[in-house]
Amino acid sequence: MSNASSSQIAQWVDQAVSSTPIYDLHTHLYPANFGKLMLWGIDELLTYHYLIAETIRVSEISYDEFWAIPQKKQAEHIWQELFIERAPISEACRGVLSVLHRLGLDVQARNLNQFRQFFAEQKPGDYVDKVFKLANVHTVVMTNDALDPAERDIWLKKTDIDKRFKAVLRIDPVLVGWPKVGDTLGGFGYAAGADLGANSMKEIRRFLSEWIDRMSAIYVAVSLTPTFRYPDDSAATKVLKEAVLPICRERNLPFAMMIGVQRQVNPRLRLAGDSVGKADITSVDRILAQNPQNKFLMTMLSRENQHELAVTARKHRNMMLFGCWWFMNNPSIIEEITRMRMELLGTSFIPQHSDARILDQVIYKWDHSRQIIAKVMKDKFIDIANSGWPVTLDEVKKTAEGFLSANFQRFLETTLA
Ligand code: FIX
Ligand code: ZN
Repeated sequence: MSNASSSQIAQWVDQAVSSTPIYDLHTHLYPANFGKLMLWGIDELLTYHYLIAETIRVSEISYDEFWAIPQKKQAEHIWQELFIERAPISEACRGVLSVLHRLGLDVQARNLNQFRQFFAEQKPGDYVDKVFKLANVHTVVMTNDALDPAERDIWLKKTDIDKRFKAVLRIDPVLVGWPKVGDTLGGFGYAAGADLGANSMKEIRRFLSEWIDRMSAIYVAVSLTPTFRYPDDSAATKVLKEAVLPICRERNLPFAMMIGVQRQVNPRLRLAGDSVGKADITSVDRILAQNPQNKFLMTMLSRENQHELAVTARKHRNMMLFGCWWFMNNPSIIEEITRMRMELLGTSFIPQHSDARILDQVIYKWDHSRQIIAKVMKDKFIDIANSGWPVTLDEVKKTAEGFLSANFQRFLETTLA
């Protein structure tokens, strides 16, 4: 029997990648019954912090003027500046167009009010169904903050959670917010002082355990600056060693580390004011090597960290590399990184997550990334076919399922020997 042709393989890959439902392991989305926390629709899409950054740099408007106007007016200003006055060629602009196009709206009309009319007719609950179907996503993983009063109240009310939304306990301040976070935890009934003595550590572990249970969190997560060092004599190292890693190990939960964000380099841009920096890979090596029983999900923000991070993944089976995070989530970089990762790690990584903040965004974030993942997979399968390997449809399907859903699911379930 002759081997499959390149065009046959290409067709198999396109079919498999486009039809595989996605498990989106990192988003900032909320279900419909979380009220105002669920962001969706054209005005939210246009006031996405990526587009605010792109608008402020080309617009005459002052920061104060921009933040003083209502969101609807902000959206109109962004639409005018980035879509009407200029060609909307940035990835974030293209994303808005891809969403409108996939929803079947008349993008050619360039008519913001026409788009608004469509969204005004949608009901949040039904709209979640429509978007998940269009994006072919089966589950999204939230980013949940137990210290955020609005979200906290919802969890304390034992609100039913849509099964398609999984929770994650995000703990940035508990690692890097000392001493102030001690007061916050105290205010919520956890006597954890900045001394970080034995009693405080016990209280921090109680906070983590209670909220992991309350949310049925599937992993614990943190984002860290490029200056993150492990181990050192900081509160972060102490809380990691004595609270976070032991609790995660006990419960066989992965600890997700998202490293390389410089928070608020320009506070006047608010959420859009964060930036990137190259981080220290040796700290990543050490935390993985010194905690072999802990599972780690890892992603780094700087393009300059990507090769060493992929090599580090080859050295530590307790690390699952994931996603093209934030400033990396651009087609040229996604392709470069995904190709390198397939060459260094084969099928044992998770190429992407959406990081969607607005529900509709899962449509474009995954449409755009599926195309690139498929492109790289085609090249890699055709390469091995050219080396005489009998590529099969099952092999292609299994690889697509691994990249888009099963690798994450398996990593959640696995226990480290
Ligand atoms: O830390 C994070 O989870 C980041 O993804 C966010 O802080 C960031 O604002 C974002 O939306 C990136 O896409
Ligand atoms: Zn995020």
